[in-house]
Amino acid sequence: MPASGFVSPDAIRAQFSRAMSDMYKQEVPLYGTLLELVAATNEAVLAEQPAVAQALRRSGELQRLGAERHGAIRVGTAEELATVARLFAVMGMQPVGYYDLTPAGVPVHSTAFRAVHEASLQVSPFRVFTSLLRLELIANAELRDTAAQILARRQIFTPGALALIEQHETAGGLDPAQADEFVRQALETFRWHHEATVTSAQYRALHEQHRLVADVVAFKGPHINHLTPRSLDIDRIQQGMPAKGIVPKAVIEGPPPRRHPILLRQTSFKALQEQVAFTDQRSAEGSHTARFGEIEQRGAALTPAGRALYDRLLATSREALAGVPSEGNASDYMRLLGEHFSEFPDNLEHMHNQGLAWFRYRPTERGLAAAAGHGRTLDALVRDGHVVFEPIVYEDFLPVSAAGIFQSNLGDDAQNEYGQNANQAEFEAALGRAVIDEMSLYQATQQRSIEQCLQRFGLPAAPEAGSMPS
Ligand code: OOG
Ligand code: NI
Repeated sequence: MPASGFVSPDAIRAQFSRAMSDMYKQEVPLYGTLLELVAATNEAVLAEQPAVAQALRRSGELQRLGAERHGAIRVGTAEELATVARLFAVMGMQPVGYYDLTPAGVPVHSTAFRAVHEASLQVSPFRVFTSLLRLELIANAELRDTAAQILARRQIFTPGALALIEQHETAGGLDPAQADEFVRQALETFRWHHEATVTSAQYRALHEQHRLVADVVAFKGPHINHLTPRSLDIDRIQQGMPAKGIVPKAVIEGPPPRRHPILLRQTSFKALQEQVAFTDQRSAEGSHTARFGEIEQRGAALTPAGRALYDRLLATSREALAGVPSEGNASDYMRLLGEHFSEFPDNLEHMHNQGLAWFRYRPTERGLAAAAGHGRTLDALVRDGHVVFEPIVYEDFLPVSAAGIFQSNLGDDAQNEYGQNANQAEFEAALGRAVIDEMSLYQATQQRSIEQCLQRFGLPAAPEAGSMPS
């Protein structure tokens, strides 16, 4: 605990992430089964591949591996989004990135709340992908008004959570008892309630518009709709799911398998059908499908150049498939991905020298021993093996992958046409602040590692290196 007597936001986030996971395990037992499968697979990979274990230990990711996960929520109004941002700020989570999901026929736009500094990420990388419903994209004016009225009536935060958010904002932090209470109160916002807030007829009308509209509007709050542990071998888990009674989605989203993973690969199990009670029913006679489980495998964060290459290769792979990836063409899709992505270097030296990924630099023992009077530039230190580098892990999301995840649990019939409708300014107005550009965060982390490295050799700090050391 810092001298102020306040609990660090990182510790509150770690505590909240554990509490969310415990709650979700109880709400969706299949998620517990998935966690067991992921833990067993990660252990096997670490035992079989000591180099992987060593790299994770060095970068500090090993200690966070078992606790690492992200979740997702969907809110209905600007006010809900702005307050949820204040709630996440108590836990050191800030909005990073802007994601437009309208090209995929999903009427939302989104950001990811997460820690932004590598030291905080090491304590807890917990992230929440947060989407705001865009009622203005719904053509039916009457339904739009009804939905807006229903949303205006609900309060998704407990009085206790609101009071503690204010306490944090005015006093600058929370003491241990307040932090415990905050986690308890904040959890309530994300809990599942099987009592809907609408009649069965209203639900049907909302659902006909889009299943996502019903999911956001018809319930008391933004229930957590999935949690996602990080796995070290997503292909093995995808294959292992059916034996555990888990039905995976058709394809793994993101890049193909590689020796040196990049960005993010994701797969999920399909949303479960759950019983709900509408306001005109005495018991839970209705049903709703919303909640699911997901797994991810994270790799190197890419620079703008690397990301442009990724986007191009993904787009050409998908064009070559002529259709959306599904059960029927899954093996064709994986083959096409593999073919197209052979253009993306799968070698850390090449990725480094071509400026495709962000890296963390570290002095070697040999380098430090030979340091006296040696080495002028980072380049020279790297060339002589006195400094080595490893990729910085990607902490964010991918819009095309997110769309695939949305679609697999909304049902593939849920294709609507909203066209390209990005509106970051409107999202930020609702949020009450600008989102942080993720590239600036990776660049700052890389730059800090360069400066620490040069300092160890008694060299002056290098000027901003951009995406490539020079
Ligand atoms: C969010 C889907 C996106 C991911 O991991 O890309 C997502 C949602 O379904 O609300 O979680
Ligand atoms: Ni997800």
